[in-house]
Amino acid sequence: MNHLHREKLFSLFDEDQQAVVYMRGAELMYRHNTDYEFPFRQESNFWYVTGVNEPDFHLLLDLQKQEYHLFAPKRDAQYAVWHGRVKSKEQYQEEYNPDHLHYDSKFPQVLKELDPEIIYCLDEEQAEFLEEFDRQTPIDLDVLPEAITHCRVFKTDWELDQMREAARVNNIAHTEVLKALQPGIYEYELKAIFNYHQIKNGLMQDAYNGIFASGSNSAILHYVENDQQIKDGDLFLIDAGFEHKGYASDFTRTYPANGSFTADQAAVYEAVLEAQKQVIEMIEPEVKMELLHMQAARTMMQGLKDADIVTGSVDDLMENDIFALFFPHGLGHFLGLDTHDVGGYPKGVDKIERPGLKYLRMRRSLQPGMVITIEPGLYMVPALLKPALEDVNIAAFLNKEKIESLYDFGGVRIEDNIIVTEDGYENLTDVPKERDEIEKTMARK
Ligand SMILES: [Mn+2]
Repeated sequence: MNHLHREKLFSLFDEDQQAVVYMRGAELMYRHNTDYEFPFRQESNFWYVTGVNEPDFHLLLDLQKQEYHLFAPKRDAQYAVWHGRVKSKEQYQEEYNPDHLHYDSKFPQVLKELDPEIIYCLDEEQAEFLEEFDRQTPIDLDVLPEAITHCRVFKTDWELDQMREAARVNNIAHTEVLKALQPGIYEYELKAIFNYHQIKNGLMQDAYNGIFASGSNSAILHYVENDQQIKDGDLFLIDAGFEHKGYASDFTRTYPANGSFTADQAAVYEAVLEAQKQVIEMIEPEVKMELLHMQAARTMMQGLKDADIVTGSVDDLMENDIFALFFPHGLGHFLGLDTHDVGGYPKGVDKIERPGLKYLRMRRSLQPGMVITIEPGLYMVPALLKPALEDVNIAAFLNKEKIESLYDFGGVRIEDNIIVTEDGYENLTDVPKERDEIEKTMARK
């Protein structure tokens, strides 16, 4: 299927120019100065263009002839001893189907024969490698990253199918964790159950470090220790996903550990859920992500007001950035070969320097074929709230007593994965999120 990606990339370049693209795949990585190998994960752009999932490959794309030269490493007998079968040139050819397959010792010669006027490269490091062989030809580092990013933002039908499969398995794994959740269990036991169901379904690689957070840990945005015992009355937040053929899944759910929400938990949860469902309904082509972000923030402020955690009009709460105290991250991001996928800020679009908006990872209007996450959240972070309560201007909007009683509350985040379609959206996430549905699923054991 990667030939479709190459065709898409070729179509963005001028055929009249005698130019080439150079790209280099990932190498094996080791733990510090040992021979402990990290699991191999191909660099996402190289994977996108080639589908080669092994280390030490390079490529040249002849943009004039639209031909694909793949350079394979020549492995020796020692490699076979440690890593298994050494593939022949014919096997590489059959598996990856380039127009021309070479061993990498031929690289300088092929580059010379192509004799480009300009070489498009992804980054400084790859350019430096190239300069070992060719010091004359100008190297451009702007055009290729932009072109590949453009390709990756708009998913093909095949890519969407891979993402549907990643999500299908993630739905199973998340639901199994929900069924297993109970007071007394350790966060890592739930991680084990989650990983078991992913791997059992053939997904081997997590898309990011999973978060399995109970109690106040659930307010830590990148909590990874996952080593605490879950207590009766805690909230439990799971943010985890694996990748299928390199394509990520990224869901978050928040549950009451003992199977029923307290009044405060229910109030905060409903504020987040209402915001999430509302902005998902708004998804269609041309809608801007920052608009959805602000709408979600407004709805959550209304919810916190109803819960007597903040006071004042929603307009004032928004204008004074009070929402950023409780919602300190972006509403969502692109999803694809990387969990925080490329393309959120195309050239000329800058971050908005405003508390509560500057962490938004994408700012552009939605278009069919994009895949995004929608993940509003509300958190009680004493490190933010204590100084806020000391500031008279901010404290005027805060119910001090209530907030101080919630320092161990943690946080609530609800995250679904969404494909933007011609007439709206397709939601890939199917894990209980309505309160009664959660309570029912947990009661069934
Ligand atoms: Mn996410």
